[in-house]
Amino acid sequence: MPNPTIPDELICRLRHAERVAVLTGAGISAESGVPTFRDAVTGLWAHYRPEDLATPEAYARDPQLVWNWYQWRRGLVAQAQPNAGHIALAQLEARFPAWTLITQNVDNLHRRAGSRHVVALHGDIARTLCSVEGIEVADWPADGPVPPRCPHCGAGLRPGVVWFGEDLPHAAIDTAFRAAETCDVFLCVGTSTLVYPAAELPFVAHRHRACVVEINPDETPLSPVADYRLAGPAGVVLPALVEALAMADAVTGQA
Ligand code: BV8
Repeated sequence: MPNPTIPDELICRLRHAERVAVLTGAGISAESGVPTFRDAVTGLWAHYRPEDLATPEAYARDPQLVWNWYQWRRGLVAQAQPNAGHIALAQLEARFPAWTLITQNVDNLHRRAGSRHVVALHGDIARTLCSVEGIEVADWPADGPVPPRCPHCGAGLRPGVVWFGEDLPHAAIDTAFRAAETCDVFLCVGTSTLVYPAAELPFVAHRHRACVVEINPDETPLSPVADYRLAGPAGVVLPALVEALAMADAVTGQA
């Protein structure tokens, strides 16, 4: 695929930006083999809506089903490697005095790509918690009950993610909204912008006169208000952005 052209005026905006905020969704991990949320219900899970599995009600109704769905997704995430999109964002972090990378993803691939300042809004699929006390549990007998039991209170264990109907970690959502309200440029990468409150963030940035850039092969509810739409896969567009910035630096002799 030829390198997508990055508009010169966008490169200019980025080269003069001090504060950049980024929101990522499942699309940035698609090229790492992690199914997007819409695609996370294939095969065994084909006849479920993701929203029907990722809720406290679903867990109460059928904890084994929900636990096994997460074990399956954990297996995919464990095999995945950060892709060129994750790596490009880690490279861009060093360039801006203020950089906030906000993710809806629970796969930890941004940190594995070397990003340091990551705000994970929806938790981490690799963590395991007691479904009652919320304490973190590191291991459990492999041949025990499914889901495994909390060694402290005997309740079922659950993945360390935020389910629909559950509140997001307050510190994380506060940091995210503050970054959206104060950024010069907001990059919205690989998200359908359908799940709230995360989906609100690019619109907050837009209302605060930031330059909003959408990177997604498909249109989303954000597309009509985005200042720039780079319609391509994140693993191609983001490295092209890094390269275009480096070229501009070289041309102006500013390394
Ligand atoms: C809450 C963790 C307080 C678990 C997740 C306001 C209006 C309407 C509804 C609500 C509202 N406020 C609250 C709600 C309810 C609900 C909600 O938003 N419902 C939706 C469905 C309408 N929100 C909540 O419940 C939140 N909690 O608000 O608490 C409260 C409580 C009760 C009532 C009121 C308030 C909690 C939300 C978090 C849920 N947990 N994940 C797990 O992973 O199992 S959400 C999960 O789904 C993901 O984390 C992500 O956020 C979302 C999926 O979206 P995307 O990541 O964007 O992925 P998707 O597959 O949709 O799209 C992929 C995109 O990538 C596509 O556009 C595609 O074109 C693109 N793409 C594909 N390939 C590529 C690509 N792009 C670039 N490159 C590629 N290669």
